Amino acid sequence: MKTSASLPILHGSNISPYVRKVRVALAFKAIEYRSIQQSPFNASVEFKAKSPLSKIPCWEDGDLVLPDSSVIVGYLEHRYPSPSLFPDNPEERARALWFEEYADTKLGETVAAVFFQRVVRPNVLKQKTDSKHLEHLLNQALPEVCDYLTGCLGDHEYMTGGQFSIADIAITSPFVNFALAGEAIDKSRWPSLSSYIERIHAIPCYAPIVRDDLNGPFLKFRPKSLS
Ligand SMILES: N[C@@H](CCC(=O)N[C@@H](CS)C(=O)NCC(=O)O)C(=O)O
Repeated sequence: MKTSASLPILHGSNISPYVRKVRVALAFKAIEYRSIQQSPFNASVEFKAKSPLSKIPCWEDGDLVLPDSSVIVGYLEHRYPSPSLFPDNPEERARALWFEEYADTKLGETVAAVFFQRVVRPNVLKQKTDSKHLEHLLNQALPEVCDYLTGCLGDHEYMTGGQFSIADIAITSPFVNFALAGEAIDKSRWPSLSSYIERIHAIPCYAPIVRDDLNGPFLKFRPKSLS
Protein backbone atom coordinates (compact mmCIF):
# COMPACT_ATOMS: atom_id res chain seq x y z
CA MET A 1 0.00 0.00 0.00
CA LYS A 2 1.27 3.48 -0.86
CA THR A 3 1.83 5.93 1.98
CA SER A 4 0.00 9.23 1.73
CA ALA A 5 3.18 11.02 0.58
CA SER A 6 3.65 8.59 -2.33
CA LEU A 7 0.08 8.73 -3.57
CA PRO A 8 -0.61 10.40 -6.92
CA ILE A 9 -1.67 14.04 -6.62
CA LEU A 10 -4.65 15.78 -8.14
CA HIS A 11 -3.92 19.51 -8.36
CA GLY A 12 -6.93 21.79 -8.71
CA SER A 13 -9.82 23.49 -6.91
CA ASN A 14 -12.73 21.22 -6.12
CA ILE A 15 -15.13 23.81 -7.50
CA SER A 16 -13.86 23.35 -11.07
CA PRO A 17 -16.18 21.15 -13.19
CA TYR A 18 -13.08 19.62 -14.83
CA VAL A 19 -11.50 18.78 -11.49
CA ARG A 20 -14.84 17.31 -10.38
CA LYS A 21 -14.94 15.17 -13.52
CA VAL A 22 -11.62 13.59 -12.55
CA ARG A 23 -12.64 13.25 -8.87
CA VAL A 24 -15.77 11.31 -9.86
CA ALA A 25 -13.74 9.07 -12.21
CA LEU A 26 -11.26 8.42 -9.38
CA ALA A 27 -14.08 7.64 -6.95
CA PHE A 28 -15.76 5.30 -9.46
CA LYS A 29 -12.51 3.39 -9.94
CA ALA A 30 -11.70 3.56 -6.19
CA ILE A 31 -8.25 5.01 -6.88
CA GLU A 32 -6.46 6.54 -3.92
CA TYR A 33 -4.91 9.96 -4.41
CA ARG A 34 -3.97 13.13 -2.61
CA SER A 35 -5.69 16.39 -3.38
CA ILE A 36 -3.86 19.72 -3.51
CA GLN A 37 -6.21 22.67 -3.85
CA GLN A 38 -4.86 24.88 -6.62
CA SER A 39 -6.49 27.89 -8.23
CA PRO A 40 -5.68 28.51 -11.91
CA PHE A 41 -5.58 32.24 -11.24
CA ASN A 42 -2.20 33.77 -10.37
CA ALA A 43 -0.67 30.29 -10.37
CA SER A 44 2.93 29.89 -9.25
CA VAL A 45 5.84 29.27 -11.61
CA GLU A 46 6.06 25.74 -10.16
CA PHE A 47 2.44 25.02 -11.06
CA LYS A 48 2.78 26.50 -14.55
CA ALA A 49 5.75 24.20 -15.13
CA LYS A 50 3.38 21.29 -14.50
CA SER A 51 0.42 22.77 -16.34
CA PRO A 52 1.75 25.02 -19.12
CA LEU A 53 -1.72 26.27 -20.07
CA SER A 54 -2.09 27.27 -16.41
CA LYS A 55 -5.33 25.32 -16.17
CA ILE A 56 -6.68 22.85 -13.66
CA PRO A 57 -6.79 19.90 -13.12
CA CYS A 58 -3.28 18.48 -13.28
CA TRP A 59 -2.39 14.90 -12.29
CA GLU A 60 1.03 14.05 -10.90
CA ASP A 61 2.21 10.52 -10.29
CA GLY A 62 5.97 10.44 -9.80
CA ASP A 63 7.52 11.60 -13.06
CA LEU A 64 4.21 11.51 -14.89
CA VAL A 65 2.55 14.93 -15.06
CA LEU A 66 -0.72 15.26 -16.97
CA PRO A 67 -2.55 18.54 -17.37
CA ASP A 68 -6.06 18.31 -18.88
CA SER A 69 -9.00 16.38 -17.47
CA SER A 70 -9.66 14.30 -20.61
CA VAL A 71 -6.03 13.23 -20.84
CA ILE A 72 -6.11 12.30 -17.14
CA VAL A 73 -9.32 10.27 -17.44
CA GLY A 74 -8.03 8.54 -20.60
CA TYR A 75 -4.85 7.60 -18.76
CA LEU A 76 -6.76 6.37 -15.69
CA GLU A 77 -8.96 4.21 -17.92
CA HIS A 78 -5.92 2.46 -19.44
CA ARG A 79 -4.02 2.25 -16.16
CA TYR A 80 -7.02 1.02 -14.12
CA PRO A 81 -9.36 -0.54 -16.71
CA SER A 82 -11.89 -1.98 -14.29
CA PRO A 83 -14.53 -0.77 -13.66
CA SER A 84 -14.62 0.89 -17.03
CA LEU A 85 -15.86 4.40 -17.72
CA PHE A 86 -16.00 3.88 -21.48
CA PRO A 87 -18.35 1.57 -23.40
CA ASP A 88 -16.61 -1.38 -25.13
CA ASN A 89 -18.48 -0.96 -28.37
CA PRO A 90 -16.40 1.28 -30.69
CA GLU A 91 -19.33 3.43 -31.82
CA GLU A 92 -20.62 3.98 -28.28
CA ARG A 93 -17.11 4.66 -27.05
CA ALA A 94 -16.67 7.33 -29.70
CA ARG A 95 -20.02 8.83 -28.72
CA ALA A 96 -18.92 8.93 -25.07
CA LEU A 97 -15.77 10.80 -26.14
CA TRP A 98 -17.85 13.21 -28.18
CA PHE A 99 -20.12 13.98 -25.19
CA GLU A 100 -17.06 14.49 -23.01
CA GLU A 101 -15.71 16.96 -25.57
CA TYR A 102 -19.08 18.69 -25.94
CA ALA A 103 -19.35 19.05 -22.16
CA ASP A 104 -15.79 20.32 -21.76
CA THR A 105 -16.28 22.98 -24.42
CA LYS A 106 -19.96 23.90 -24.83
CA LEU A 107 -21.12 23.30 -21.26
CA GLY A 108 -17.98 25.04 -20.02
CA GLU A 109 -18.85 28.17 -21.97
CA THR A 110 -22.57 28.08 -21.11
CA VAL A 111 -23.58 26.16 -17.95
CA ALA A 112 -20.32 26.72 -16.02
CA ALA A 113 -20.05 30.23 -17.46
CA VAL A 114 -23.21 31.24 -15.58
CA PHE A 115 -21.37 30.33 -12.35
CA PHE A 116 -18.27 32.16 -13.56
CA GLN A 117 -20.22 35.33 -14.33
CA ARG A 118 -22.46 35.35 -11.31
CA VAL A 119 -20.13 33.96 -8.63
CA VAL A 120 -16.46 33.87 -9.64
CA ARG A 121 -16.20 37.29 -11.26
CA PRO A 122 -17.68 39.35 -8.44
CA ASN A 123 -16.50 37.28 -5.47
CA VAL A 124 -13.14 35.84 -6.52
CA LEU A 125 -11.83 38.07 -9.28
CA LYS A 126 -13.48 41.26 -7.92
CA GLN A 127 -14.76 42.08 -11.41
CA LYS A 128 -18.25 43.07 -12.47
CA THR A 129 -20.61 40.44 -13.83
CA ASP A 130 -21.19 40.94 -17.54
CA SER A 131 -24.99 41.12 -17.25
CA LYS A 132 -25.58 41.20 -20.99
CA HIS A 133 -23.55 38.05 -21.51
CA LEU A 134 -25.25 36.36 -18.54
CA GLU A 135 -28.64 37.15 -20.01
CA HIS A 136 -27.56 35.74 -23.37
CA LEU A 137 -26.34 32.55 -21.66
CA LEU A 138 -29.55 32.00 -19.72
CA ASN A 139 -32.03 32.97 -22.42
CA GLN A 140 -30.39 31.82 -25.65
CA ALA A 141 -27.33 29.62 -25.25
CA LEU A 142 -28.65 27.38 -22.48
CA PRO A 143 -32.01 26.52 -24.07
CA GLU A 144 -30.11 25.34 -27.18
CA VAL A 145 -27.83 23.18 -25.05
CA CYS A 146 -30.77 21.70 -23.14
CA ASP A 147 -32.66 20.97 -26.37
CA TYR A 148 -29.61 19.25 -27.84
CA LEU A 149 -28.93 17.13 -24.75
CA THR A 150 -32.62 16.23 -24.41
CA GLY A 151 -32.63 14.98 -27.99
CA CYS A 152 -29.46 12.93 -27.46
CA LEU A 153 -30.72 11.39 -24.22
CA GLY A 154 -34.11 10.33 -25.58
CA ASP A 155 -35.70 8.05 -23.01
CA HIS A 156 -32.43 6.39 -22.02
CA GLU A 157 -31.06 6.11 -18.52
CA TYR A 158 -27.51 7.07 -19.55
CA MET A 159 -26.24 9.31 -22.34
CA THR A 160 -24.64 6.50 -24.31
CA GLY A 161 -23.74 2.81 -24.30
CA GLY A 162 -26.39 1.75 -21.78
CA GLN A 163 -23.97 2.31 -18.91
CA PHE A 164 -22.66 5.03 -16.62
CA SER A 165 -19.73 6.52 -18.50
CA ILE A 166 -17.43 9.50 -18.82
CA ALA A 167 -20.19 11.11 -20.92
CA ASP A 168 -22.53 11.22 -17.91
CA ILE A 169 -19.85 12.55 -15.58
CA ALA A 170 -18.69 15.28 -17.97
CA ILE A 171 -22.21 16.42 -18.88
CA THR A 172 -23.54 16.62 -15.33
CA SER A 173 -20.47 18.08 -13.58
CA PRO A 174 -21.04 21.73 -14.64
CA PHE A 175 -24.61 21.55 -13.33
CA VAL A 176 -23.23 21.48 -9.77
CA ASN A 177 -21.75 24.92 -10.51
CA PHE A 178 -25.06 25.92 -12.09
CA ALA A 179 -26.83 25.08 -8.81
CA LEU A 180 -24.28 27.12 -6.86
CA ALA A 181 -25.08 30.02 -9.18
CA GLY A 182 -28.70 29.72 -7.99
CA GLU A 183 -29.94 28.07 -11.18
CA ALA A 184 -31.57 24.78 -12.16
CA ILE A 185 -32.88 23.37 -15.40
CA ASP A 186 -36.55 24.23 -15.93
CA LYS A 187 -38.22 20.90 -15.07
CA SER A 188 -41.40 21.65 -16.96
CA ARG A 189 -39.53 22.48 -20.18
CA TRP A 190 -36.81 19.78 -20.00
CA PRO A 191 -38.21 17.09 -17.64
CA SER A 192 -36.08 14.18 -18.88
CA LEU A 193 -32.81 16.16 -18.80
CA SER A 194 -33.60 17.51 -15.37
CA SER A 195 -34.27 14.05 -13.89
CA TYR A 196 -31.21 12.64 -15.73
CA ILE A 197 -28.97 15.20 -14.00
CA GLU A 198 -30.53 14.39 -10.61
CA ARG A 199 -30.19 10.64 -11.25
CA ILE A 200 -26.53 10.85 -12.27
CA HIS A 201 -25.65 13.14 -9.35
CA ALA A 202 -27.19 10.51 -7.01
CA ILE A 203 -24.95 7.64 -8.20
CA PRO A 204 -22.95 6.40 -5.16
CA CYS A 205 -19.49 7.47 -6.41
CA TYR A 206 -20.86 10.89 -7.38
CA ALA A 207 -23.31 11.81 -4.61
CA PRO A 208 -20.78 12.59 -1.83
CA ILE A 209 -18.82 14.83 -4.22
CA VAL A 210 -21.95 16.76 -5.22
CA ARG A 211 -22.96 17.10 -1.55
CA ASP A 212 -19.50 18.34 -0.49
CA ASP A 213 -19.24 20.82 -3.35
CA LEU A 214 -22.76 22.20 -2.84
CA ASN A 215 -21.95 22.75 0.82
CA GLY A 216 -18.37 23.89 0.31
CA PRO A 217 -16.81 27.35 0.45
CA PHE A 218 -18.86 28.67 -2.49
CA LEU A 219 -22.20 28.09 -0.76
CA LYS A 220 -21.98 31.53 0.86
CA PHE A 221 -21.96 33.18 -2.57
CA ARG A 222 -25.07 31.37 -3.82
CA PRO A 223 -27.59 34.04 -4.78
CA LYS A 224 -30.33 33.99 -2.14
CA SER A 225 -33.15 35.39 -4.24
CA LEU A 226 -33.01 32.43 -6.61
CA SER A 227 -34.37 28.93 -5.97
N1 LIG B 1 -9.43 21.33 -21.29
C1 LIG B 1 -9.14 21.58 -19.90
C2 LIG B 1 -9.96 22.74 -19.39
C3 LIG B 1 -9.64 23.05 -17.94
C4 LIG B 1 -10.11 24.44 -17.55
O1 LIG B 1 -10.49 25.27 -18.39
N2 LIG B 1 -10.09 24.68 -16.24
C5 LIG B 1 -10.42 26.00 -15.77
C6 LIG B 1 -10.96 25.95 -14.35
S1 LIG B 1 -12.62 25.40 -14.31
C7 LIG B 1 -9.14 26.80 -15.71
O2 LIG B 1 -8.14 26.29 -15.30
N3 LIG B 1 -9.22 28.06 -16.13
C8 LIG B 1 -8.12 28.96 -16.06
C9 LIG B 1 -7.85 29.65 -17.35
O3 LIG B 1 -8.54 29.35 -18.35
O4 LIG B 1 -6.94 30.46 -17.37
C10 LIG B 1 -9.43 20.31 -19.11
O5 LIG B 1 -10.31 19.54 -19.52
O6 LIG B 1 -8.75 20.07 -18.10
